[in-house]
Amino acid sequence: MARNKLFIVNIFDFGIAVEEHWPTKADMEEAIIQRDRDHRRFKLADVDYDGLLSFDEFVNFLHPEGVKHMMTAVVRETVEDMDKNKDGKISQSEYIGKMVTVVSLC
Ligand SMILES: [Ca+2]
Ligand SMILES: [Ca+2]
Repeated sequence: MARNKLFIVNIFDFGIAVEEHWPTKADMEEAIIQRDRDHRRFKLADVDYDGLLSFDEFVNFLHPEGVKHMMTAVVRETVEDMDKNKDGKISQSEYIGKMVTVVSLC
């Protein structure tokens, strides 16, 4: 039985597990995007601007979907994911293409 090698690489404090190959350029780019998103969410969650997240602030950081002042981060991340040509706008084909991709995986 063949054994899979498992490489675990820490990029900007994110553990990324990649089976049988070192992280690709795409893996690295995804880690950088996630780091930048976490920085943005952290700033929004830190409502008293003390540079620390209280328990409630950390809950909002982890689960921003239901928090009014965190919604801009959630929507911005969705736009970034859907905006394939990176022009800052969602075209109909980018939106529909995303929907078709989701449907085809089911
Ligand atoms: Ca705080
Ligand atoms: Ca676009």
